[in-house]
Amino acid sequence: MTNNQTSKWFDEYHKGVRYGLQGEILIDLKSEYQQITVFNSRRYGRALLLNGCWMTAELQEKNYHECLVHPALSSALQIKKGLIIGGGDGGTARECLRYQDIEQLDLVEIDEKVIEISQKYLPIIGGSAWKDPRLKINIQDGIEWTENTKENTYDFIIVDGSDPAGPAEGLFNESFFRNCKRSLRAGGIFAMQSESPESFLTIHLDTVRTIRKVFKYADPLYGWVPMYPSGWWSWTFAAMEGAHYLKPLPQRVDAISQDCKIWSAQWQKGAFQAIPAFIERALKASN
Ligand code: SPD
Repeated sequence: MTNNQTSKWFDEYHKGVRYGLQGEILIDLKSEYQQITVFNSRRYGRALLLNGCWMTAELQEKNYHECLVHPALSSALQIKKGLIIGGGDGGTARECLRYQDIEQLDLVEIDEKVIEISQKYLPIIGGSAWKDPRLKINIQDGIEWTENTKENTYDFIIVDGSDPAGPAEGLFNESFFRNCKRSLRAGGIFAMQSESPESFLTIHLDTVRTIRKVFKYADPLYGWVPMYPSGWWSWTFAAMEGAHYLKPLPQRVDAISQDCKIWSAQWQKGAFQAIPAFIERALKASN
């Protein structure tokens, strides 16, 4: 093990623990909404931080984006029109646009600077999505967007926000989930990053409970994003008619999974089943 003292460390601090990478800062600026930092890490390539919290990195992003997108898009009844709230680095859009059935994908990001910085410093993450004519970028508050969306507009809605502080706070509220439900078409799927069952336990439990209350059917899936607090992460999927996010459609699996790093139908099955016993008990107790 070596420790090159010539490069610096950048740490995310959370509840008395720090989660750090070695490298150097490429850019650090304050937008209208938040502090945006791009860090060139030795281990995971270029990384994006918002308000000092790790969001993504070139060599970690598939661990997150594949797990957020594919359980939803492989199982929704149809996937012609979708909505991403947040996702300004482009990784979620890139994974969605791998599905040829998508005709229109609305990306609603509150902070234009996140998109600008991601396109300039992290172009690999958005990849071809930025030039795809199906992607419609809207610089707007995602909460307002869903308040104003008509009923039955989208086949899927994916919430790719940051932790519930600052501009992302309202993305964890019941009223936001109700607007998402109203905006979904029959057979549609809602997907959201739902924080770590270790370092954000209360938020994780509250998020799953609230989504379940609103949609009736909702389940968390567990995986790993090693750069995030605790490395142990979750995503929650919801539907109105039944838990059909548990059953990916074989044709879509065949078209997508061979080029995935993490996601496959087998991985997904295990990841839904890998609910830790203490979380299962806590969720059952609140039913
Ligand atoms: N604590 C990290 C939570 C990050 C969630 N969003 C990441 C954005 C990647 N597109």
